[in-house]
Amino acid sequence: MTKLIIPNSHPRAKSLYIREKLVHAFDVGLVAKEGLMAHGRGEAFDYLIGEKTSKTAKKAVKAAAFMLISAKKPVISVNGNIAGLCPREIVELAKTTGAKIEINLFYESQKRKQNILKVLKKNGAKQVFGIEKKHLVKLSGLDSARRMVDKNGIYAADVVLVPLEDGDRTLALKKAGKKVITFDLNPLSRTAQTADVTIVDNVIRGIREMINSCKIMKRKKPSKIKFNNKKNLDQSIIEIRNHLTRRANHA
Ligand code: PTJ
Repeated sequence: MTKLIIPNSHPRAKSLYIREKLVHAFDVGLVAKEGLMAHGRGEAFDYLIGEKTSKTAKKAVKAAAFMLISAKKPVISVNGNIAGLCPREIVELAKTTGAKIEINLFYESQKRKQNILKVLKKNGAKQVFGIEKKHLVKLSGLDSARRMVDKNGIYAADVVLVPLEDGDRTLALKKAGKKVITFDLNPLSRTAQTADVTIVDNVIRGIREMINSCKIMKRKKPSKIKFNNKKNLDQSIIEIRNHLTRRANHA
């Protein structure tokens, strides 16, 4: 259906297919209405970064992969947008790193949680946290629905991957002593600025890069990786500026 509407020859076909993927995920009850808008914001930043994985994003991916495979209790937090965009990759990343998967929604909905659970299982997830009400405990310093986390999942984790996040939880997780990794196309967002490792890239591209990086590091793990998130974020803002300058010079 979508293929017929969006011809392959369309100059922005790739971006439009991703948009359709999200719209479909909304139609089948995975994504919140607000998730569609969040995606639009992401698209705008993707345009500004040139819709490719930058050098700084690759550097952050390596730091994140190292952190994930070195973690004792890593957890990948899944929201509606992630479940809609890359459920297969989430499960593959979890299997590669030994991370647990936990569903954690901002716009809380039991129905959506069940739909996300189904899609994760369909893609090979064996166990998914964040579902059983009796296992949910409160993460302090947070008022949104995201405060309820699984005592055996995020609550006990040492490293949490929170793709496409809102800023408050990143801060609360950090205050709880956890290391936080995020994918965020907006290098200026509070999440991007607060996390330990921020990958400024479209999660659809970056997550493949991350799976590959984890696989390589599992075979031969470096003794350490030098990474400074603040410097890397500053560099990604410079990359956007450089990209815009090149575009302006060609205009
Ligand atoms: O499913 P729920 O209820 O948990 O809700 C999920 C959303 C995403 C709606 C919720 O977490 C939210 O409102 O997020 P924000 O505060 O809008 O932040 C989302 C961030 O992700 C923004 O900074 C966007 O630029 C960024 N973003 C959007 N799409 C992508 C992205 N970053 C990476 N890859 C994308 N595809």
